[in-house]
Amino acid sequence: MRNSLDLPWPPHDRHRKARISLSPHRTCRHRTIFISDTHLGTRGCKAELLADFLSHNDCQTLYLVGDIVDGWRLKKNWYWSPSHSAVLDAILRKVDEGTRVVYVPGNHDEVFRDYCGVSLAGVVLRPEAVHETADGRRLLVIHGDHFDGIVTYARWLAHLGDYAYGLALVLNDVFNNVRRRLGLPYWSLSAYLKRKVKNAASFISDFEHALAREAKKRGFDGVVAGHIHHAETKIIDGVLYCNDGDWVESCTALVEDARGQLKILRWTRLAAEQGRTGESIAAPASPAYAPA
Ligand SMILES: [Mn+2]
Repeated sequence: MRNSLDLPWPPHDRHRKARISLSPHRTCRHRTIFISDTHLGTRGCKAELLADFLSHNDCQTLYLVGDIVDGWRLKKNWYWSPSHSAVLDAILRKVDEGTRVVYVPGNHDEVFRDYCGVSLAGVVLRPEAVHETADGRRLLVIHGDHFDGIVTYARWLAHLGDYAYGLALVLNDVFNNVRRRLGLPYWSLSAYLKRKVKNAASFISDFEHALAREAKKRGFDGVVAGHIHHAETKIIDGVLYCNDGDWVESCTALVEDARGQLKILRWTRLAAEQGRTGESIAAPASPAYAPA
Protein backbone atom coordinates (compact mmCIF):
# COMPACT_ATOMS: atom_id res chain seq x y z
CA MET A 1 0.00 0.00 0.00
CA ARG A 2 1.27 3.47 -0.84
CA ASN A 3 2.31 5.54 2.07
CA SER A 4 1.61 9.16 1.22
CA LEU A 5 4.00 10.33 3.93
CA ASP A 6 6.89 8.69 2.12
CA LEU A 7 5.92 9.88 -1.32
CA PRO A 8 6.29 13.60 -1.90
CA TRP A 9 3.57 14.69 -4.29
CA PRO A 10 3.66 16.18 -6.80
CA PRO A 11 7.23 15.03 -7.39
CA HIS A 12 9.91 17.66 -7.96
CA ASP A 13 7.40 20.51 -7.73
CA ARG A 14 9.77 23.21 -6.60
CA HIS A 15 7.63 25.94 -8.11
CA ARG A 16 4.48 25.13 -6.18
CA LYS A 17 6.24 25.88 -2.89
CA ALA A 18 7.57 29.14 -4.26
CA ARG A 19 4.16 30.22 -5.46
CA ILE A 20 2.56 29.62 -2.09
CA SER A 21 5.19 31.48 -0.10
CA LEU A 22 5.27 34.57 -2.30
CA SER A 23 2.83 37.43 -2.26
CA PRO A 24 1.25 38.06 -5.64
CA HIS A 25 2.95 41.44 -5.93
CA ARG A 26 6.45 40.39 -5.12
CA THR A 27 9.13 41.76 -7.41
CA CYS A 28 12.06 39.51 -8.30
CA ARG A 29 15.54 41.03 -8.28
CA HIS A 30 18.05 39.90 -10.86
CA ARG A 31 21.49 41.24 -11.66
CA THR A 32 20.76 41.20 -15.38
CA ILE A 33 17.79 40.50 -17.65
CA PHE A 34 18.11 39.73 -21.37
CA ILE A 35 15.01 39.74 -23.60
CA SER A 36 14.63 39.80 -27.37
CA ASP A 37 12.24 39.12 -30.23
CA THR A 38 9.30 40.81 -28.54
CA HIS A 39 8.03 42.00 -31.96
CA LEU A 40 6.04 44.94 -30.59
CA GLY A 41 3.83 46.30 -33.35
CA THR A 42 2.62 42.86 -34.42
CA ARG A 43 -0.39 40.88 -33.28
CA GLY A 44 1.86 38.01 -32.28
CA CYS A 45 3.54 39.93 -29.46
CA LYS A 46 2.47 38.69 -26.02
CA ALA A 47 2.59 42.27 -24.75
CA GLU A 48 0.38 41.78 -21.70
CA LEU A 49 2.59 39.03 -20.31
CA LEU A 50 5.72 40.98 -21.22
CA ALA A 51 4.53 44.14 -19.44
CA ASP A 52 3.64 41.97 -16.44
CA PHE A 53 7.08 40.34 -16.50
CA LEU A 54 8.86 43.70 -16.71
CA SER A 55 6.90 45.22 -13.86
CA HIS A 56 7.61 42.25 -11.57
CA ASN A 57 11.26 41.67 -12.39
CA ASP A 58 13.93 44.25 -11.61
CA CYS A 59 17.59 44.31 -12.59
CA GLN A 60 20.68 46.48 -12.68
CA THR A 61 21.06 46.02 -16.42
CA LEU A 62 18.40 45.20 -18.99
CA TYR A 63 19.55 44.08 -22.44
CA LEU A 64 17.08 44.35 -25.32
CA VAL A 65 18.66 41.90 -27.73
CA GLY A 66 16.93 42.89 -30.98
CA ASP A 67 13.61 42.55 -32.82
CA ILE A 68 12.02 44.55 -30.00
CA VAL A 69 9.83 46.64 -32.31
CA ASP A 70 8.69 45.24 -35.65
CA GLY A 71 7.42 46.99 -38.74
CA TRP A 72 8.98 50.44 -38.50
CA ARG A 73 10.10 50.10 -42.08
CA LEU A 74 7.24 48.08 -43.54
CA LYS A 75 4.15 49.80 -42.18
CA LYS A 76 1.53 47.41 -43.49
CA ASN A 77 -0.08 45.22 -40.86
CA TRP A 78 1.14 47.59 -38.15
CA TYR A 79 -0.66 46.69 -34.94
CA TRP A 80 -0.55 48.57 -31.64
CA SER A 81 -2.63 48.22 -28.48
CA PRO A 82 -2.48 49.69 -24.96
CA SER A 83 -0.56 46.61 -23.82
CA HIS A 84 2.18 47.45 -26.36
CA SER A 85 2.41 50.95 -24.84
CA ALA A 86 2.52 49.35 -21.40
CA VAL A 87 5.68 47.48 -22.42
CA LEU A 88 7.40 50.71 -23.49
CA ASP A 89 6.21 52.39 -20.29
CA ALA A 90 7.64 49.55 -18.20
CA ILE A 91 11.01 49.85 -19.96
CA LEU A 92 11.13 53.65 -19.58
CA ARG A 93 10.14 53.30 -15.91
CA LYS A 94 13.17 51.10 -15.43
CA VAL A 95 15.36 53.79 -16.98
CA ASP A 96 13.88 56.32 -14.52
CA GLU A 97 14.54 53.97 -11.61
CA GLY A 98 18.21 53.72 -12.51
CA THR A 99 18.32 50.50 -14.53
CA ARG A 100 20.92 50.59 -17.30
CA VAL A 101 19.03 49.66 -20.47
CA VAL A 102 21.11 48.58 -23.49
CA TYR A 103 19.39 48.08 -26.85
CA VAL A 104 21.12 45.91 -29.44
CA PRO A 105 18.90 46.12 -32.56
CA GLY A 106 18.06 43.11 -34.71
CA ASN A 107 16.90 42.71 -38.30
CA HIS A 108 13.25 43.60 -37.68
CA ASP A 109 14.25 46.85 -35.95
CA GLU A 110 17.34 47.48 -38.05
CA VAL A 111 16.28 51.13 -38.48
CA PHE A 112 17.75 51.64 -35.00
CA ARG A 113 21.11 50.35 -36.19
CA ASP A 114 21.60 53.80 -37.75
CA TYR A 115 21.46 55.28 -34.22
CA CYS A 116 23.94 52.96 -32.57
CA GLY A 117 26.26 54.82 -30.23
CA VAL A 118 23.63 57.33 -29.17
CA SER A 119 21.26 57.29 -26.23
CA LEU A 120 17.52 57.42 -26.91
CA ALA A 121 15.30 58.35 -23.93
CA GLY A 122 18.03 57.03 -21.65
CA VAL A 123 18.29 53.76 -23.60
CA VAL A 124 21.80 53.11 -24.90
CA LEU A 125 21.94 51.77 -28.48
CA ARG A 126 24.77 49.45 -29.51
CA PRO A 127 25.39 47.30 -32.61
CA GLU A 128 26.56 44.67 -30.12
CA ALA A 129 27.41 44.74 -26.43
CA VAL A 130 29.80 43.08 -24.01
CA HIS A 131 28.39 41.89 -20.71
CA GLU A 132 30.58 40.90 -17.78
CA THR A 133 28.91 38.45 -15.42
CA ALA A 134 29.22 38.69 -11.64
CA ASP A 135 31.79 35.87 -11.76
CA GLY A 136 33.91 37.67 -14.33
CA ARG A 137 32.95 36.00 -17.62
CA ARG A 138 32.81 38.20 -20.71
CA LEU A 139 29.78 37.57 -22.93
CA LEU A 140 29.18 38.91 -26.42
CA VAL A 141 25.59 40.19 -26.68
CA ILE A 142 24.35 40.14 -30.26
CA HIS A 143 21.00 39.56 -31.98
CA GLY A 144 22.43 36.95 -34.35
CA ASP A 145 20.76 37.62 -37.71
CA HIS A 146 24.16 38.09 -39.35
CA PHE A 147 24.73 34.39 -38.88
CA ASP A 148 21.51 32.84 -40.13
CA GLY A 149 22.36 33.25 -43.82
CA ILE A 150 25.42 31.09 -43.49
CA VAL A 151 24.31 28.35 -41.15
CA THR A 152 22.70 26.26 -43.87
CA TYR A 153 26.16 25.96 -45.34
CA ALA A 154 27.90 25.67 -41.99
CA ARG A 155 28.98 22.07 -42.51
CA TRP A 156 30.92 22.53 -45.71
CA LEU A 157 32.11 25.98 -44.59
CA ALA A 158 33.65 24.32 -41.57
CA HIS A 159 35.82 22.31 -43.96
CA LEU A 160 36.90 25.38 -45.87
CA GLY A 161 38.18 27.14 -42.79
CA ASP A 162 38.01 30.60 -41.27
CA TYR A 163 38.57 32.60 -44.42
CA ALA A 164 35.58 31.15 -46.28
CA TYR A 165 33.52 31.41 -43.12
CA GLY A 166 34.32 35.11 -42.71
CA LEU A 167 33.64 35.69 -46.41
CA ALA A 168 30.22 34.04 -46.09
CA LEU A 169 29.39 36.39 -43.20
CA VAL A 170 30.25 39.41 -45.34
CA LEU A 171 28.28 38.05 -48.32
CA ASN A 172 25.21 37.55 -46.15
CA ASP A 173 25.39 41.22 -45.11
CA VAL A 174 25.82 42.35 -48.72
CA PHE A 175 22.96 40.10 -49.84
CA ASN A 176 20.59 41.57 -47.25
CA ASN A 177 21.70 45.15 -47.88
CA VAL A 178 20.78 44.65 -51.56
CA ARG A 179 17.42 43.15 -50.56
CA ARG A 180 16.79 46.17 -48.32
CA ARG A 181 17.59 48.63 -51.13
CA LEU A 182 15.16 46.73 -53.36
CA GLY A 183 12.51 47.13 -50.66
CA LEU A 184 12.57 43.43 -49.85
CA PRO A 185 12.44 42.25 -46.24
CA TYR A 186 15.36 40.59 -44.56
CA TRP A 187 15.86 37.04 -45.82
CA SER A 188 13.26 35.34 -43.73
CA LEU A 189 14.33 32.69 -41.30
CA SER A 190 10.78 31.71 -40.38
CA ALA A 191 9.79 31.31 -44.03
CA TYR A 192 12.84 29.20 -44.53
CA LEU A 193 12.03 27.05 -41.52
CA LYS A 194 8.48 26.50 -42.74
CA ARG A 195 9.85 25.21 -46.02
CA LYS A 196 12.41 23.03 -44.32
CA VAL A 197 10.65 21.89 -41.19
CA LYS A 198 12.42 18.57 -41.26
CA ASN A 199 15.74 20.36 -41.03
CA ALA A 200 14.72 22.86 -38.33
CA ALA A 201 16.60 21.01 -35.61
CA SER A 202 19.85 21.01 -37.54
CA PHE A 203 19.27 24.66 -38.51
CA ILE A 204 19.03 25.63 -34.84
CA SER A 205 22.11 23.58 -34.02
CA ASP A 206 24.09 25.19 -36.87
CA PHE A 207 23.02 28.67 -35.72
CA GLU A 208 24.12 27.91 -32.16
CA HIS A 209 27.48 26.61 -33.33
CA ALA A 210 28.02 29.61 -35.61
CA LEU A 211 27.46 32.00 -32.68
CA ALA A 212 29.66 29.97 -30.32
CA ARG A 213 32.39 29.87 -32.96
CA GLU A 214 32.26 33.66 -33.39
CA ALA A 215 32.43 34.22 -29.61
CA LYS A 216 35.38 31.85 -29.27
CA LYS A 217 37.21 33.39 -32.22
CA ARG A 218 36.90 36.83 -30.61
CA GLY A 219 38.07 35.63 -27.20
CA PHE A 220 34.77 35.80 -25.32
CA ASP A 221 33.72 33.28 -22.65
CA GLY A 222 30.24 33.12 -24.14
CA VAL A 223 27.53 34.67 -26.25
CA VAL A 224 23.94 35.83 -25.67
CA ALA A 225 21.75 35.94 -28.77
CA GLY A 226 18.11 35.87 -29.89
CA HIS A 227 16.65 35.75 -33.40
CA ILE A 228 15.76 32.04 -33.72
CA HIS A 229 13.04 32.12 -31.03
CA HIS A 230 14.55 29.16 -29.24
CA ALA A 231 15.64 29.71 -25.62
CA GLU A 232 18.69 27.76 -24.56
CA THR A 233 21.74 27.75 -22.29
CA LYS A 234 24.54 25.31 -23.02
CA ILE A 235 28.25 24.90 -23.48
CA ILE A 236 29.42 24.50 -27.08
CA ASP A 237 33.08 23.76 -27.65
CA GLY A 238 34.06 25.36 -24.33
CA VAL A 239 31.96 28.48 -24.95
CA LEU A 240 28.74 29.37 -23.12
CA TYR A 241 25.89 29.77 -25.63
CA CYS A 242 22.70 31.47 -24.36
CA ASN A 243 19.57 32.36 -26.30
CA ASP A 244 16.91 34.39 -24.49
CA GLY A 245 14.04 33.09 -26.68
CA ASP A 246 11.10 35.31 -27.63
CA TRP A 247 7.80 36.92 -26.61
CA VAL A 248 5.77 35.73 -29.58
CA GLU A 249 5.45 32.10 -28.60
CA SER A 250 7.53 31.02 -25.64
CA CYS A 251 7.60 34.18 -23.43
CA THR A 252 11.11 33.61 -22.13
CA ALA A 253 13.88 35.74 -20.66
CA LEU A 254 17.47 35.01 -19.73
CA VAL A 255 18.31 36.20 -16.20
CA GLU A 256 21.56 36.42 -14.26
CA ASP A 257 21.64 36.28 -10.47
CA ALA A 258 24.02 38.03 -8.08
CA ARG A 259 26.51 35.13 -8.31
CA GLY A 260 26.65 35.22 -12.10
CA GLN A 261 24.49 32.15 -12.67
CA LEU A 262 22.37 32.36 -15.81
CA LYS A 263 19.04 30.66 -16.39
CA ILE A 264 15.98 30.93 -18.58
CA LEU A 265 12.63 32.04 -17.14
CA ARG A 266 9.40 31.20 -18.89
CA TRP A 267 6.74 33.77 -17.96
CA THR A 268 3.55 31.80 -18.37
CA ARG A 269 0.07 33.04 -17.62
CA LEU A 270 0.08 30.80 -14.56
CA ALA A 271 3.34 32.22 -13.27
CA ALA A 272 2.07 35.73 -13.85
CA GLU A 273 -1.18 35.12 -11.98
CA GLN A 274 -0.07 32.91 -9.13
CA GLY A 275 3.44 33.58 -8.05
CA ARG A 276 5.19 35.98 -10.38
CA THR A 277 8.29 33.92 -9.87
CA GLY A 278 8.37 32.62 -13.41
CA GLU A 279 8.99 29.01 -14.25
CA SER A 280 12.60 28.05 -14.53
CA ILE A 281 13.03 25.91 -17.61
CA ALA A 282 16.76 25.46 -17.56
CA ALA A 283 19.28 24.69 -14.89
CA PRO A 284 21.82 27.43 -14.22
CA ALA A 285 24.20 27.41 -17.14
CA SER A 286 26.80 24.73 -16.52
CA PRO A 287 27.70 25.02 -12.81
CA ALA A 288 30.84 23.09 -13.66
CA TYR A 289 31.96 25.76 -16.09
CA ALA A 290 35.02 27.62 -14.87
CA PRO A 291 36.02 30.84 -16.61
CA ALA A 292 39.39 30.55 -18.28
MN1 LIG B 1 15.67 38.52 -35.75
